[in-house]
Amino acid sequence: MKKALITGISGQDGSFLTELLLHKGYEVHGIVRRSSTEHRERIAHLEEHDKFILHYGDLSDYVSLMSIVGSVLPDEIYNLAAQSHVGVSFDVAEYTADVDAMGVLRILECVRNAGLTDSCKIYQASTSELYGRVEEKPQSELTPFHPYSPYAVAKQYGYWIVKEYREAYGMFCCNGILFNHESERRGESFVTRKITLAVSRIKKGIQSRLYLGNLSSKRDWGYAKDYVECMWRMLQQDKPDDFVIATGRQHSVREFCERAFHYAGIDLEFTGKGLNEKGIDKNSGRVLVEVDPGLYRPTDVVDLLGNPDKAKQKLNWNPDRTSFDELVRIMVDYDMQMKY
Ligand code: NAP
Ligand code: F7E
Repeated sequence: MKKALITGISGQDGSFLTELLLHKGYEVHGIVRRSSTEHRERIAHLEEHDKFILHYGDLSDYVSLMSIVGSVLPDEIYNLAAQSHVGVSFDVAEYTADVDAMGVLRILECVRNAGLTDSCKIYQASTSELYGRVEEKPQSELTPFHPYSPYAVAKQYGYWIVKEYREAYGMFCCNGILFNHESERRGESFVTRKITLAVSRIKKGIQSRLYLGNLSSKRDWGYAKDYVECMWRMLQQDKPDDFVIATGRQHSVREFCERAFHYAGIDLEFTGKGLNEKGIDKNSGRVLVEVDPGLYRPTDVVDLLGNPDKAKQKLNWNPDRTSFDELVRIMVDYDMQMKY
């Protein structure tokens, strides 16, 4: 029986990956942080499983990580833990660097110090944010990076230290350069979930308006449940390598909004420009979406579109598994059933 260790197990991706690995017969160990209120909704349904074991630790604390890696002796580590919010990284830049950059180094060193250099495979959650102020379109494994936020700069260190340890010590470690992937479990402050939750609350009459930042920003959005399978497939290859995972399709925040409201039976029309742009319900004439300049980022990444060809060929990745429309529908359906 293989043993996997997942950092960030309580997050969106960690929860889907845990389900996948348990289904495949793995013993799954996860690292969770202590907090004053428990917030493990995404993995609560797994806690009775006899092959699901949680450990307290923190990516900023080498001692806790070393103790966990040294006792679990995992065959595979999925390093998903991160301060993952790009906007927040401008406010907590030092902490973001500690966890998203140094945290990766700590994991790699734990593996070496536990004597697992030749046996333990490592997945590092790299990101399309590395392309930042994009230098070509679409973005592939060969596109130069131009990170454009404290989050992306920290993740850039993580990306390169993984490559360095692969070459220097022959470790099996891979970067998954994942483009945005969303789901009904997405954190509520990311733009897609913020929109689908607002659609549900507006429909139920408990919210009157949705405030957003840059409506023109474009993303290549996929479904998280599909993407975690690629993480696993990367570690089943004969040789370690880095892969872009994306759908190869791009939509703006404005389009996501239109689609989500439409699916809930509201036809939105956007009028005006810049700060004066508004999303208006065509039927009632009510303003439902407005721009809040406070939500603009000091530097914003606005044009992400991935080229998933390498993953299609080598990982048998199907970028059409869940369409953009289906993704929006899954998220709106879920949020419409929420009890507030
Ligand atoms: P998420 O929902 O925000 O989950 C992040 C996880 O990391 C949570 O379990 C969180 O624990 C944990 N964590 C944060 N700081 C930690 C620390 N100091 N020590 C230990 N654990 C810590 O993120 P996600 O969307 O699942 O993304 C997973 C990974 O992929 C992240 O590294 C993210 O940067 C990267 N990524 C995400 C996307 C995407 O579109 N989702 C795309 C590319 C890359 P708490 O529950 O205690 O907060
Ligand atoms: O923003 C714009 C915002 O916060 C997307 C993380 O998982 O994916 C995620 O990072 C875009 C940006 O995701 C609001 O300015 C407009 O241009 O949903 P987001 P992100 O920044 O792309 C990458 C791949 C990761 O690696 C990260 O971990 O939408 N936007 N209005 C807004 N964004 C937010 N959050 N809230 C708004 O009101």
